[in-house]
Amino acid sequence: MADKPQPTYLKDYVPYPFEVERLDLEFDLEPHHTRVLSRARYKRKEHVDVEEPLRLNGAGQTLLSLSLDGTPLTALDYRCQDSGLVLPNVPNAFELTVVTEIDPEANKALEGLYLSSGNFCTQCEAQGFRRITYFPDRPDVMTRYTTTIRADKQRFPVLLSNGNLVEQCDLDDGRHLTRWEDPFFKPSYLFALVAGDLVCQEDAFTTMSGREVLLQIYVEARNADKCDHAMLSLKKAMAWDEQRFGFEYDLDRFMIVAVDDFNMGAMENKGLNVFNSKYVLARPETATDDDFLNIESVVGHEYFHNWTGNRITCRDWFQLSLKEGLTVFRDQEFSADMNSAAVKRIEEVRILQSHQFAEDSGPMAHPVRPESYVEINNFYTMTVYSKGAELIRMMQTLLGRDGFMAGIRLYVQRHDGQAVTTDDFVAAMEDASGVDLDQFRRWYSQAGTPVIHVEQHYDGERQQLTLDVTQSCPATPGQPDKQPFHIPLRLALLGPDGTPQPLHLVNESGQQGAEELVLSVTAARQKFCFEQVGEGCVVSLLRDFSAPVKLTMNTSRDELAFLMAHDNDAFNRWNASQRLAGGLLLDLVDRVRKGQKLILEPMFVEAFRTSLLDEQTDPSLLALALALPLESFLAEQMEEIDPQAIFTAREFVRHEVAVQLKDDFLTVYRRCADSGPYEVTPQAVGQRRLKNLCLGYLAALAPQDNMIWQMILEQFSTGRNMTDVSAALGLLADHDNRDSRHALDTFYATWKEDPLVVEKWLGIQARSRREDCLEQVERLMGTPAFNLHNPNKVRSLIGVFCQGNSVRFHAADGSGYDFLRRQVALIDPFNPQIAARLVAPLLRWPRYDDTRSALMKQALEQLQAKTTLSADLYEMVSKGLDQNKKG
Ligand code: B3K
Ligand code: ZN
Repeated sequence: MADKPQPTYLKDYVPYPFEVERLDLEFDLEPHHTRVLSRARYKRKEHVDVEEPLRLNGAGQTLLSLSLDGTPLTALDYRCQDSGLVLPNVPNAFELTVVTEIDPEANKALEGLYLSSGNFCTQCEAQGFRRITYFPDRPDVMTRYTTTIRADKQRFPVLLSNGNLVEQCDLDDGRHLTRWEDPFFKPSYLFALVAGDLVCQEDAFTTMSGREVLLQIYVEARNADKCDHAMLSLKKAMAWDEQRFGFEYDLDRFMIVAVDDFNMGAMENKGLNVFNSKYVLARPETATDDDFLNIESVVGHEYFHNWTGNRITCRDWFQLSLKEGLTVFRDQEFSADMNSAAVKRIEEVRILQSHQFAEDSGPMAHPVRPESYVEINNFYTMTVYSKGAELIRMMQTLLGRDGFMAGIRLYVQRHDGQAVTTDDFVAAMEDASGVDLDQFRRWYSQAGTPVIHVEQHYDGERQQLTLDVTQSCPATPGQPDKQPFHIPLRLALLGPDGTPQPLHLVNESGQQGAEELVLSVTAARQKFCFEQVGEGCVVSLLRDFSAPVKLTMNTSRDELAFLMAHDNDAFNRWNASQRLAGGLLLDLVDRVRKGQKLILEPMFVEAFRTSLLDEQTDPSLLALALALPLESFLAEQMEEIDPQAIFTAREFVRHEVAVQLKDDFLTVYRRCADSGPYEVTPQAVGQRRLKNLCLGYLAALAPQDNMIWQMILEQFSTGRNMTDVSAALGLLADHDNRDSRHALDTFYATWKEDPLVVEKWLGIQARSRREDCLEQVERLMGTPAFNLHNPNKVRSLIGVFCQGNSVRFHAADGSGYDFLRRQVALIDPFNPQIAARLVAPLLRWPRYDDTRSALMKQALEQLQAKTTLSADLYEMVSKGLDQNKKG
């Protein structure tokens, strides 16, 4: 490539030299020629040199005119560069009017102003506003916006923007106008505009101080009957945020708009959230339980941003986790309170362990507060979001709920209306609680997953148990050596019957005799000694996953089985089941690789049976415990990943368990059948999860076992909700026979007009175990069901195949890699964000055997050799190639 995209560094941050007192925007909307007028009042900040020019960001638009305090400027008065405008001689205070023209119809990057299903919408985070007009497009420039929108009334009857509607009227020539005023200061990334032919579901919410807020969800007319759940979720979120955090909504209306073409999940624009329709639309016949739960959580997440993100925003994009980590933590707590806290916690950790840990050990590893980026959109990562949320959770653990809430109150009191840093957040936590978080801050600056190793020594005579704890953290790009972290380690000691024992920590004054303790692990090596510990106690460590670390400890299989059955910490019960199954599976993987015979240990089958037949425990928890560890989780633990061996070992266990426990699975399957109306209660969802888990195991016996095959077909054709129907279809689609083909065809014929359901249908086929899966995926790409310009379709078919079907994607002949390379090359020219996300699996090349890694690397090299590569893809590919293979 000619000009390599250059990184931006945190250390180079300088405040913007001007204040923007207000910004008035006017839009004349036309799909191909939209005219944007922006009028901004700039004021040089005190102590800023009078020579300092005004720099505005801007890209992808035609500049029509520029005037300063009403006087038109000529080309001699400014420089227009690729990345924006520079005005060298500006007064200390002035009004700048910029008129530009943009082409939303041609915008396939889905950043800035674009069209989705013929409707206008915007996506400005992180740097999309500069594609709309010339402006200081950075989060620390906050101002008040008014937005005037003019468009054809028939084609675009609904015209929306942030804030409150202050004017609405008809114009000549069939056009109409709305004007919106947002009374709150905001950065440009929170700007939004929507214009289109949409219907609206309305409701109202009365806030804790008695203000009535109008709630509106805008969708295309065909989706009018799919908004109830999102609306209910919104009202729950508003009430919860008042109760739990004391945060009240601040505008007269709150709007959500659902669009089909969207690069990510949703966007928290002030007062006007724009959503991927996947996280709004749901009816039991079209959406699964997980869809319903995701809608609740994403609607909550975006709403919660109003305080954590919008009122208090980020100083620069390195601080992204300030709003994202905190808001993910808030949405996790919301979902935990609305549903089952234990189930939610396990699901979070499962994702973190398999995906964030992988990120931390790959070439894109970065601290929660990164130090540099080439393209900020590549840093909306699991690390910034999920690990960032873990950091907030650890602070709550260290400070206690009350201390943490005092910290939140102080943070808001100090910083409302400001753009701040993660350090400001930690300082508020410290100042409000008196707890020193100096060492804790390393979690923000050091990348990588810390490893805690614990050795236990029991002295029966003295009744003393010593835990010898060491911590370390592997090197990550740019960070060869790490300092010790401050790690909260929650623990309990369980007596032989499972009851937690009172804890007596030597040399500790407070908390003696408690049943659970949080130890502060701060040194590279540290010993903790407990007294009055009876014979046969088992230690339960890292309860509720109190820190995002890998814990290694020599726990015997018997101890794991004990914890699995008795630990009163639900997370640790699940974790024990995963460690037990994970250990067995990794042994089997090893045997597969050595060509040895595979045998399943009877104790595993027995432990499995005991859980399966447990009628007391929450069925969702059982389903989680009985699910085999994810392929990605097993892969993460292997020195050299062997996708085929992982697949073979998992399939062996699945089949063997099905053979040995067939009758038990049938019993539980039938017990969980539910004939009542569809509900998304924890109990009903849990029953369906357990039922479909049983069917999933039983399917290992089909189609040879015709009785089971018929059961699956029966569930497919008589299932009364998408959860059951799609679970059955997924099992049928693993085979290539007349029944399966018929089922897939019927499903498509029924739902072909519903894009979200079609995406499920594509995803099911992309995940299929069929050996010719890639051929099917390529065939589907040529049908009307697919569209390369629609990110949901790309994720459902290409994304699922490459990231969710490891054994087929990693076919030894490299066909999967070649396929991905071709798709990435096709998508990058028009949608770099999606291309950069898609390419991620290839970056893992050093972890595979020589043949695979050479082929993966070659695919990256071929991409690198292209002359035009977006900054997004360039960053991923070059970081991917900047690695060496061990050994
Ligand atoms: N803040 C947005 C994500 C924006 C992504 C930009 N590439 C959604 C969210 O986290 O709430
Ligand atoms: Zn967010």
